[in-house]
Amino acid sequence: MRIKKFRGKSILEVLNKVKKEFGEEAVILDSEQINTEEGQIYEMTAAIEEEEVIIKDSLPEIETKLVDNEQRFEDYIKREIAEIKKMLNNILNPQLKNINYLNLIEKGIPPFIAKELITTNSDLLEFVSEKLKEKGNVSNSKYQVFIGDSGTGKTTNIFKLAVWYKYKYHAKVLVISLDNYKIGNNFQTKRLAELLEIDFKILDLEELKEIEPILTKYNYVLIDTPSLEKRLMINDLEDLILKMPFLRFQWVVRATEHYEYILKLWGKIEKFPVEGIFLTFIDKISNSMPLFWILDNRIPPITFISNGERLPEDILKAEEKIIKKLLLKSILNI
Ligand SMILES: Nc1nc2c(ncn2[C@@H]2O[C@H](COP(=O)(O)OP(=O)(O)OP(=O)(O)O)[C@@H](O)[C@H]2O)c(=O)[nH]1
Ligand SMILES: [Mg+2]
Repeated sequence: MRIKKFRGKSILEVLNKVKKEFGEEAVILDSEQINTEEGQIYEMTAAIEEEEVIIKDSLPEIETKLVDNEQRFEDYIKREIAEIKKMLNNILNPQLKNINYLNLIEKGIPPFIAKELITTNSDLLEFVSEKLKEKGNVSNSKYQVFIGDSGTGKTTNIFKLAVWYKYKYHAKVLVISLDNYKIGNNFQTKRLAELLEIDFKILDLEELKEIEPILTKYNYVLIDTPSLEKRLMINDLEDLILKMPFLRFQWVVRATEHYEYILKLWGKIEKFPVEGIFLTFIDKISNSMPLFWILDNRIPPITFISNGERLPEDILKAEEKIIKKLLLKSILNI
């Protein structure tokens, strides 16, 4: 048992002091009025069982624990809320991404590129640079066979390239046409070769294999072919590459073509050593966004670009900055 005296100006004040320290179980042993210098005061002698006091003594400890627990609980709730926020964001984000994805598609970017662009989370310029770096550059091989649909610009651009090699690198260039279907047209091509002072031969597939020894004296041998899948069949190409495995292909593609068609055609020729794409008719595109298919990993890199009909000047080497300018011209208004 613990006994203590409590004093106060009124009985109520003293009782409150007793209650506060000893609680409801306190027993009042004595109560009296005392005259002091400050005036009359009340004094009570109260008692409490010792264990009660122990409980009372440990109260501040319990209170601290409670406060600690409250703090921990608050922290826990905060963490939970942050987690829920994060989860909500994750749920909402695909929707935001979908909105961006739809925007990109609306602008004309092919869906498979738009998807990649969204998942990489990079901006357009960054994405284009990265993709072009991944693709890298190709050094142009000595033997290049130009293949592609009819009217894509194979003949015209072979001559542009021949002039490019001849005047830029002082190279010895031979142009061979395997297109002996167009009699009148071949006369014109021959005339063109004379005007441009480019060595030129018209051969068929068998003759091409026979003249192999004379090809050694040239730095570049550019081989023109008739339209793919009309006059030049896939099995003709298989035959050709089997007999002359050192040949490399340049695939001539019109920039105005739809990516679905391009990918379909690519599926047929991907087994061949296609070194690059010669992209033509870029002067005919107003929106460059659909052209983003050229960044697809499956497709070989662009080697040259034809930006008009003028021969030999409308040709550009597909350097990174030129491709970037071409792809982003709709956005940057250049
Ligand atoms: N506007 C424009 N016209 C081009 C371009 N490249 C080629 N041409 C024109 O397209 C037409 C067809 O070009 P060709 O070089 O004969 O095409 P090809 O692929 O050899 O055609 P085929 O031999 O019939 O399969 C010609 O009138 C060229 O001047 C280009 O980049 N822009
Ligand atoms: Mg042609």
